[in-house]
Amino acid sequence: TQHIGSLDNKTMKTLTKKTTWGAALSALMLIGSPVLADPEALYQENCASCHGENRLGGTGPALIPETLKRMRGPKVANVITEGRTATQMPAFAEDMTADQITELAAWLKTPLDELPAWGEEQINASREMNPDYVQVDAPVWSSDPMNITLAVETGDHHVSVLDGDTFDVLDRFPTPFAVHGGPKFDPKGRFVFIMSRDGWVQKYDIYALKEVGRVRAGLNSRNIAMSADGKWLAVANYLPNTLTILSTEDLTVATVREVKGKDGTPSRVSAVYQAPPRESFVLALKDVPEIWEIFYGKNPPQFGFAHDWRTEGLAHTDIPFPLRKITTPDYLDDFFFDQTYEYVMGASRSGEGGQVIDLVIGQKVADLDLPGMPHLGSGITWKYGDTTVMATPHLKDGTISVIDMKTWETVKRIETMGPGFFMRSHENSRYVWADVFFGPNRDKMHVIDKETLEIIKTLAPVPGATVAHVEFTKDGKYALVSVWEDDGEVLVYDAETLEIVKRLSMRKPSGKYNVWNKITFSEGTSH
Ligand code: DHE
Repeated sequence: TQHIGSLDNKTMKTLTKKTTWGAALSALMLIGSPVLADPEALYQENCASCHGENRLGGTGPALIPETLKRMRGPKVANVITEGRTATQMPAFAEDMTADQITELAAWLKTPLDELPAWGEEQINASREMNPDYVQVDAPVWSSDPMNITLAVETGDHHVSVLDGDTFDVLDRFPTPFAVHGGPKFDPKGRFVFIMSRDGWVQKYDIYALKEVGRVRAGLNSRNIAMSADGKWLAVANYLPNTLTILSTEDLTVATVREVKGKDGTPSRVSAVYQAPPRESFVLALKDVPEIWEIFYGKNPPQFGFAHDWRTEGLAHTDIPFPLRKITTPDYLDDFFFDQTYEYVMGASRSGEGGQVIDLVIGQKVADLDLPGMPHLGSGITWKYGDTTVMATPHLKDGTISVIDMKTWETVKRIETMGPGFFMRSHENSRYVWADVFFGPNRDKMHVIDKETLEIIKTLAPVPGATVAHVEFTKDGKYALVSVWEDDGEVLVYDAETLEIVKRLSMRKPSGKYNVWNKITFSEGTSH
């Protein structure tokens, strides 16, 4: 069984179980055998608290045929039985019989009577602007605005706003439920947008220390991306199969794009990122092997747009958000850009290798030797001799792959004490930090030398407690590490001596995000 954070399988399930009529019913069903399974009751008892009472998703994804498309044959039953690597999905083999699991899996593949519509009208209607919000001309605090760091506290769904010099907490505000992925700052670093898995997007003014408003851009969402000009926020959705583009100004809908492959197959969006030099959003489709590029700039390239967006009678510059679709040899569940944003390195979660797609010519140009389910989304790059390397942890084994971004060859496989999730560095630091998120060594954090590619130290600040995710201060002098526990901490390390200089109490802190590192696209941070 895989462990997430400090929660083992049993604790996770004890915490997530709900005392509903379904609980009583399925408890009765587990006494004695054979018993008839009531999949709906099993669902309410075991799954609803994460996946939603209506199967439309919560902290976990929606469980309906539309989102289970790539799970053919007994795959759904296997995941229920064994859990899923690198997610919060525990194993239920001890809680349900094999027959019950089979019936539950089959029931999850039955369509809902009705899928709620979630288009422009519903999204705009969900918008809640904060009546107490008043614009301010300057920050209401005196810290360095470029060194503000946000810490997401998933324990009680809050974000702490930290002064990156003193580490004082300037504000601690509530977020929507289950924030996932990196919050995105506007190019000046004043506003931040935060997304939760249930599709809510929150806008917060760091200068005023006030929420501006929030809107539900999807029912079950993946991540968000900010346009380089700061005008648009793209929201990648699993449910419905759409990409929502919001105006960052007032959170109204600019467009909702239905996501369908070239052959008309609807698809979830794996993730969306911005490609600043190309003035585009780049997204990968989860259920169709395609990459999409949506241009928001004034002068989009004049080639390769998908026919369905070639609006009659309009010059290409008049088409709002023109779209280009690129067919790829394999699915891209996870992907990463080089610093020029010309190349996309991608991998499917089921495949054994990766691919490099050149966005300029819209073709695969290289294969990547990447076994063990690489987590490309948390890859980082740094200068290495006369080249640049990219390093990515593997979710299935204790390995970090280091890849030369000129030749796309693997330079080294660094052996770690277990599968990791996140990596971080900074231009001013000679080290890379890599956690060991899964397994018995989840209380360890490796520090790797960027030149020798050797682990030079393994930290274990709180034995038994998960430590994960690192963010640097603006100057790279300090590294902030999460003790990923409900009564957790953010530990401030001197990034050179590797000694703890400060401890900040936090409720299950996950990601930390420094304004400067994010808005300058520091090579040591994920984008
Ligand atoms: Fe994440 C980032 C996908 C599970 C915490 N995660 C991302 C991104 C993607 C992604 C595509 C980049 C988005 C961005 O920042 O714009 N995550 C996935 C998965 O497919 C996966 C494996 C399964 C799933 O449940 O969706 C997954 N992720 C998790 C977790 O279980 C984590 C540990 C806990 C949680 O809060 O859900 C988790 N993911 C994070 C964090 C980031 C993230 C903290 C941002 C890292 C950063 O530094 O930018």
